[in-house]
Amino acid sequence: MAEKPTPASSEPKRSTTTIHDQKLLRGAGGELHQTADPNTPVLTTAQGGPVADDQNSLRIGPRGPLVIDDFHFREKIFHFDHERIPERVVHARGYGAHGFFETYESLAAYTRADLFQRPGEKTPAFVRFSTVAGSKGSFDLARDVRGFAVKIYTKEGNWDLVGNNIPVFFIQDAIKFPDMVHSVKPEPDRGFPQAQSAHDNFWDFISLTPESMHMIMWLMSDRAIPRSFRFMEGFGVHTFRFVNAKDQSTFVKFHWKPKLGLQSVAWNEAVKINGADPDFHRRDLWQSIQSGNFPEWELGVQLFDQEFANSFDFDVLDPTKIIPEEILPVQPIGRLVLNRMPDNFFAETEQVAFMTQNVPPGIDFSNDPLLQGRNFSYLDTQLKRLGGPNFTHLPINAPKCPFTHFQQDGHMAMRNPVGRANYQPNSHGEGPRETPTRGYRHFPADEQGTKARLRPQSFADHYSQARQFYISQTGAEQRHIASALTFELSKVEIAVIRERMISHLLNIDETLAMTVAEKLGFQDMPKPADAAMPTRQDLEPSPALSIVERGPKRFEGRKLGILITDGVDANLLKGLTHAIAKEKAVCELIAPKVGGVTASDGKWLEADHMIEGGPSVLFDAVALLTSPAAMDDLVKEATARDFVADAFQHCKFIGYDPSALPLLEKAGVAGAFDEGVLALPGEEGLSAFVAELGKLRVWGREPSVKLGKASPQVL
Ligand code: HDE
Repeated sequence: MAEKPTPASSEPKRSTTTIHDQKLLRGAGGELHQTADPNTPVLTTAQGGPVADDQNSLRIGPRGPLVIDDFHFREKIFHFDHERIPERVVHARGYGAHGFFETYESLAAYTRADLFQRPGEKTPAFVRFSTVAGSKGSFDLARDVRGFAVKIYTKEGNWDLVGNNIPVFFIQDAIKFPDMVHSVKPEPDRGFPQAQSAHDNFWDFISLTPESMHMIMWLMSDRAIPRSFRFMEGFGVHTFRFVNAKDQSTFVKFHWKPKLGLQSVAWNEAVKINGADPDFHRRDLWQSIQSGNFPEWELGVQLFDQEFANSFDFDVLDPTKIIPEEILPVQPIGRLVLNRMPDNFFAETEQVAFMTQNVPPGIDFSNDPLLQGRNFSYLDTQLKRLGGPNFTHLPINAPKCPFTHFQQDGHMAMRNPVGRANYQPNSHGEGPRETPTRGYRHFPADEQGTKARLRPQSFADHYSQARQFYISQTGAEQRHIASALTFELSKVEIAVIRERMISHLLNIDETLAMTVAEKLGFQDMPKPADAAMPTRQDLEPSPALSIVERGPKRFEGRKLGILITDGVDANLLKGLTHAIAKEKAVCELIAPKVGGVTASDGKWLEADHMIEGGPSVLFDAVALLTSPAAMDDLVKEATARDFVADAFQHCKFIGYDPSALPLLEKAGVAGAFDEGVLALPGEEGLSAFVAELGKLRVWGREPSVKLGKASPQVL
């Protein structure tokens, strides 16, 4: 009988759908009809009428024309014709999941928000992760910002924390948003490139917008190519306010910290993942939640007052700035667990409407001009996308606390006020009433000034934190930023745009500017860009900004790809899969044929992928559990050689059975062995390999790896 080592994967096998054998009736034209029986419901029209035949339209004679009496045909096609709604103008490609938020301690001293009053209280939540630039059908591993939008259904109304995985933004004023987005989207005359920032229009806009330089450093870093939604941070970006029962305000910045730590992929790997599995991030979230490995983040806050805010040269209202964690630590205040996939993607993930203005009493806005602009945009955009003002009636958007108001009518009204009074005050004693004590009170900020279109001087430093971000990265991460800038600018056709960018980089880090200019083939260096304020050289590195520095140091939640062949050492495989399961990680088996292989003990092992369908870019590390007999054929397989060569290039750990040495050699890896390529047999070999996996990548290997000449990422 077929046997699969059970600890290898706690994930469901390929299909989770139950197959029902049903009685089939054959029609005169040979078509098959499944008919209702006591176990299956009757198919009806949308009006509830039972349907007799769903495969043949009503017609005159067997070969004659169709007739308009066919209300079932007309209703079915009509509905299909209207299935699509406009995709989001940005963040069109997204993936959502349900879960809960759990409060750690009472925050009553800072906020009267009901969800932060009682330790241990759980509040339902829905999260949608997204890319920004690409359309709904684009690939997951674009170099892009990721949206991290959280809807928490509190007892005092929905709180939407609509954040990103990068804590700063491109622009300082919402009025620039349409320009910024137009520039990154496909160029309007040609309709490409899709889901990419590597083109003239984007870099033209950026090079003319110095305030974007800090964001550009993040976008060119590995933060923009995350390995999984589960391994990303999230940020509220803006400064918000907590307001307590005494109407006292504390400024707050929100952070989501993934329990499994941070991790990204290499650019060369991202490009290949997009081909191998364009749904890589979706599948990852789906698989982990379906298999009971629920991703988790801690919500942290940076709390400060006006006096602390005044201690900085920059403005805390400027969304292109961060407050380094080393200066103001992030305090954990609760956790978010995602434990259920939506029943239906469209009904929930597509129709969910996030709005920054959704805040419960106790959470308020600051005067960040980007945030204030967003507070208009999100309500406005839902009307277009969801087609009317009643999108709050959709279950995914409706509050989970009681709600009563006098709003009525409009397209698709499902919950109109009942009774005679649809206004208040009224003398009928009907309907809801105001509650001055419990209701939302805006923070009574004292505002005055002259009405004008202006930008404060406190927003003028565009380079200091860009430099701080860059110097906070490890050597490998800095190399990646230089490679990303080189790749992106190499796609820019207009030379003056490339020059402008180099002149900005000169204000951030001279070595970075020189490296990129050299790789782009500059003959002469341009002058540094004219800066509104000189770059501060005294800002200390912030290790919290580096992914590698904050690495999880464990393999939990990651995936090992095991390449097996006929004759695979059954004990070795069993030992490895057990050890990986103990790390709370997952294995998948890759074999020359997806049907499987016969192991050394004569048992049949079913595979998860054939080699072409399971390239090593889909895994965090690989093991080669081959046998001498299978090697002759395997070394001839280009896909097997790529499996190894890519894993090596992408600095992954490789464990191998000695029989795999010829494959390593043919893949060009032999002779270049380093501490990340480990022989497996024996208890010790196995545990050493598994212990090393926690480092996730051997970035030290990178400078010695020579990628092909055609590769954009020549190191
Ligand atoms: Fe958005 N943004 N945004 N944005 N944004 C939208 O709303 C907008 C900004 C973010 O999964 C839109 O429902 C303006 C910053 C996320 O459904 C739209 C400005 C941050 C999502 C919109 C910004 C974000 C959106 C498009 C400049 C991080 C996806 C569809 C002032 C803090 C939410 C929609 C989801 C979506 C406007 C800038 C995050 C048009 C005008 C900064 C995660 O309303």
